Amino acid sequence: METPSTLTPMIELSRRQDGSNDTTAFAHDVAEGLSQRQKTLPSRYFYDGAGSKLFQQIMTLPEYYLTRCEQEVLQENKEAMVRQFSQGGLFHLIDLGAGDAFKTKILLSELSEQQSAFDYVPVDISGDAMQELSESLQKELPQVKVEAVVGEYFQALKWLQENKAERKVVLFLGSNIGNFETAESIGFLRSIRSYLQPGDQLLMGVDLRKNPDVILKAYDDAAGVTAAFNLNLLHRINRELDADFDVNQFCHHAIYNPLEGVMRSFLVSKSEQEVHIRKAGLTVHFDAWEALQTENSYKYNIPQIDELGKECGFEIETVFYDSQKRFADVLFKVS
Ligand code: AVJ
Repeated sequence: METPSTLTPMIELSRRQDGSNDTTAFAHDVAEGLSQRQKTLPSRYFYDGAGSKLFQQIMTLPEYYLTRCEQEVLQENKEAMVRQFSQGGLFHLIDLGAGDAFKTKILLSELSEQQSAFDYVPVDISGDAMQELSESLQKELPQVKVEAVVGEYFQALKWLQENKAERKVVLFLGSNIGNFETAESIGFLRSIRSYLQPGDQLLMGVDLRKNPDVILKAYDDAAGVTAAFNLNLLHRINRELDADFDVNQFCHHAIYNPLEGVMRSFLVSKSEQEVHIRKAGLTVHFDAWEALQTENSYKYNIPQIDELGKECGFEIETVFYDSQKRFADVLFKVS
C-alpha cells in the first residue's frame, strides 16, 4: 500500500460484501448484454482510464454543446443557486459522479465567497479521481471542507443518511439522468428521495429537446472522438476480459428519435464474425451489420421533468437555463 502524499479524509465504500470483484461484475454484465437477442452493453462501462480521457475530449468538441451550456448555466446563476442552497443553514453538498468536478468548482467558489456553512461530499466510483479532486481542492479552495466518498451512488447516500444528520443538497449534473430509460429514472429519483428529508434539495442537469440536427452532431462528431469513445468499450472488454474483438470490424452509429427524445448509440458489426470473451466464458456470434446498442441519452422538456419530479416526491423550485435554452439545471425541493 502506498501512502497518499496529502492526508485527505476519504471514505471507501466500494469493497463488495460477497467477495466478488469488479472484473467479475463486468464479465457478468457483458455476458448478460451480449446473450440477448438484441445485443446491448451498459454505458457505465465506458469510463475506464482511456474512456474517461476520451470523454474529457468529447466535452471540448465544438459539436458537444452540453458541457459548455451547463457551465454557462452555473456561471450565470451561481449567486441565486448558492442563495437558495443556503437558506436553511448548514448543509452537506453531495456531488453524485463528481469526477474532476470542474463545473461544481464554479459553485464551490461562490459558496465560499458567500461564506455558506457547508461541506463538500463528492461521490465517485473512481478512487483515483476522488484522491486527485481532494488534492486539487486543497490547493485551489483550501477553505472548503471536503470529504470524498468512493463508492456507488446509493451506497454513498445510505452512508450519508446513517452518518450525517444535517440538511443535504444533492447535485446530479451533466445530463447523467439521460442515460436512464424512463422507468429507470423514476426508480433512481425515488431512491434518492428515500434518503432525503423535507428541506433537502436536488439540482439536476438535463439536456433539453432542440433541433434534432444539433443533437445528432453532438453524438457523431466530425473528428470521430465519439466513435473512438464508443469503440473503446470493445478495447476495454479485450483488455479486461481476455476477449478478441476485432475492433476495426465494428463502426459507430448514432441516431436521434425526436418522438421519444432519445439519442441511441450503436456499434455495428461490419461482417459476420465470432468473438471469444474468455473471462465471461462466452463465444458471441455477430451477423453482418448486426447492431449492438451501447447508450441512450434522453432529452427532456420542462413539463416532462416537472412530472418526473412529482412522481418521485420532488417539486421544482427554480429552472436555470443557458442563454440558448439548450440545457437546464433544475432545482428541486423535497415535497
Ligand atoms: C456523460 C452521459 C452525459 O450522454 O451526453 C457523450 C455521455 N456519450 N457522448 C451523454 C456521452 C457520448 C454523456 N453523459
